[in-house]
Amino acid sequence: MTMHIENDMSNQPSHHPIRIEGVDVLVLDIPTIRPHQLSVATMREQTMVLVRIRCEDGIDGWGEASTIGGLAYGEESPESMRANIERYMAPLLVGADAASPGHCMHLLHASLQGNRFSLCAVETALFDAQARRMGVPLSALFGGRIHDRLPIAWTLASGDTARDIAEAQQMLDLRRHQVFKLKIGKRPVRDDAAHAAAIKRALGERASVRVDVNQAWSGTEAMLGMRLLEDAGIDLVEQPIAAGDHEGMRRLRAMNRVALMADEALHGPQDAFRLAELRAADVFAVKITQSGGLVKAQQVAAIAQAANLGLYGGTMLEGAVGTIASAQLFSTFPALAWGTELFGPLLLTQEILAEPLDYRDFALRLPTGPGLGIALDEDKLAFLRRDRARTTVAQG
Ligand code: MUC
Ligand code: MG
Repeated sequence: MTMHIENDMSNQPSHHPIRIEGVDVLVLDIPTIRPHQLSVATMREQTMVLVRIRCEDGIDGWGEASTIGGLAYGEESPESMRANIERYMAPLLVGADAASPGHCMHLLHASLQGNRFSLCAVETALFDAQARRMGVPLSALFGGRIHDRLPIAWTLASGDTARDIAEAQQMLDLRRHQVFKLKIGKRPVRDDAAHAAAIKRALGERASVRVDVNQAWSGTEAMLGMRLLEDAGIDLVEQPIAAGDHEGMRRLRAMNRVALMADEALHGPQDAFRLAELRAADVFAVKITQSGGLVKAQQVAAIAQAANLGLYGGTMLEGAVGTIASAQLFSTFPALAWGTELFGPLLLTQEILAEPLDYRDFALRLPTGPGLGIALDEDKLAFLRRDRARTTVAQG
C-alpha cells in the first residue's frame, strides 16, 4: 500500500513564527602571536568574518566564517563572504522565521550555489539564536553533548625547527597541548621529513606528532614522504596531495602504514561519501566551514562513522565564535579518536569574549550556557572592525 502524506504545511510553521529583522557582517583583522607558516600562506593576522542575526524577539545569534590567507586556502575570501552574505543571503533571511533554522537554510540552499563558509556562519547564527531561545546549549539541538571537554592539538608552524621544539616543550610544561601538528610542504621532502624527525626525537613519547602538507606534494613526493615520516615515528599525515586527487589518496593509503587524513578533500557529505567508498583515508578532519555548516558537518561525521573511519575535529583557525560552534558539534560525536585542533583563539593577540574560553589540562572545556554559551565583548568588536580602522585612517 502506498502512503500519501499531505504536504499542505510547508509554509505553515507549527509554532509562533519569529521574524528575522537583520543580518550584520563584521570583518575583524587580528594579529597572530607569531607568523603561522603553511605551505599555501604565511599568516601574520587572521581576518575574522562574524555574522550576527537579529530577531524580533530581541535575541541575537552569532556565527563565524573565517578562512586562511585570503583566497590561498578556500574559494571564499573574507571580502567575498561579506559581499555575498549582505547582497544575496540577507534579503532571503530578513522576514523569515528564525525559530526554524532548517527552513531558513532551505531557503538559502534553494537559491544559492557554493559559499560553504558563508552558509556555515549564517547557519551557526541561526542555531545559536534558536538554542538561546530554547534555553539550551547549541549541542542539545544536535543530539546532545557526550563530552564536556575536548582534547586540543597545537600547530607548530614557526618555520624553524628549534623554535618549534621550544614551543612544544613549553606547551607540554603548561599542560596545554600534548598533540602537535607540523605544517610542512614548503621545503624539499627530505628536509621536511628531517624537521619532523627532529621534533619527534626531542619530544619522544611525551607527545603525538603529526604533519599537515596542505596538498603540497606530488604523488611521488608523497610516496617518499610518507615512508620517511613513518620511519620518524609520525602518527598521521594530513592531506599530502591535491584535494581533488581522491584516487591518489586511495593509492597512498593502500601502500602506507602511517595513518592518512583527508582535510581539503572534504567539501561536505558528497566528498565524504566518495572518499569513504574509495577507502581513500583513515581519518576525516571534520570542519564546520569546509562542510558548509553544522548540519552537513554532522553528516560528514555520520558517513565516517558508518564507514568505520576515524574522526578529527578540525579548524580553519577561527576565533572564539567558530571555535566554540565547532566544539558544540564535536561534543556530540560518540568517538573522536584523533581529538581536535580547536586552538584558533590561542593563536590570536586579541580576546573578543567577555570571558575567555577555558583551555587547561590539554583540553577545552565546553561552556554550559544557552546557545554557543559565550558573550562577545562588543567594545572589543567595535575596536577591531576593519571598517573602523578605515575611518580612523581617513580622519588621521
Ligand atoms: C588546516 O589545513 O588544517 C588547521 C590548523 C592549522 O594550523 O591550520 C589549519 C588548517
Ligand atoms: Mg589541514
